[in-house]
Amino acid sequence: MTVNTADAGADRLVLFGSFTSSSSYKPMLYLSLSGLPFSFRTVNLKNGVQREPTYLAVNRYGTVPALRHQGLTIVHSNPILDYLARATGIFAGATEQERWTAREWLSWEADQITNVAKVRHYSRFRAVDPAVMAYFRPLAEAALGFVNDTLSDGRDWLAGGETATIADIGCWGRMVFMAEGGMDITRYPALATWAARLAALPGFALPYDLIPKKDTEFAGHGA
Ligand SMILES: N[C@@H](CCC(=O)N[C@@H](CS)C(=O)NCC(=O)O)C(=O)O
Repeated sequence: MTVNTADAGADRLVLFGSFTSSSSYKPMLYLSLSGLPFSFRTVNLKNGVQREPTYLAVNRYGTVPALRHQGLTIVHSNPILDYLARATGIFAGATEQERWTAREWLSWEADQITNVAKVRHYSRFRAVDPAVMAYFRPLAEAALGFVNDTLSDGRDWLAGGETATIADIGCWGRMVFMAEGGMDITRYPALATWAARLAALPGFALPYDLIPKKDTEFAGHGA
């Protein structure tokens, strides 16, 4: 089945994503925590829908997620988080420094936490030569260790402020499947405490409870 790219109205947030995708979970989690109404459009990666011309017209890279809103199309999870924070002010950061620090974390996330996603992908979806795993696993563990060390200074949130930002949502969102890659969160106690703090926020849900397998309209809860 192909992807539904029908116009949902300029003001409606439309998110294209996929059930097992950590990149999709990041904006889904943002929207769920924010309580914003949106339309979810499923892109079935298993069936190769991401490479069909209909979807490539939305996202030339053939990946999920993608967001459409007010005539704009924004692709890649971190620009989407940045856009949502700018457009709504929610989870944007309370000060100019926090806002920049949050974006700095997202840039680092794309460099380093992506290794956690790779190890999970190679464990769950595509077997690779053990040498490949031997290369990526220490990088993934180092990324988790870096987050753990940062959070060990007593801060509640990655950008250092009083409230969660897109840095927390973005970093957690891509590391969420770490157990599927054989990485144990209990090895990173400060990270585990931070994850529990995030999980206590209203609207939080884990990916398999949050991302639908079919197109879905989310009413939002008006947070
Ligand atoms: N840097 C991108 C990564 C996007 C990405 O690679 N998404 C994966 C799913 S998590 C995908 O769409 N893969 C397409 C494929 O496997 O063909 C982002 O953060 O959005």
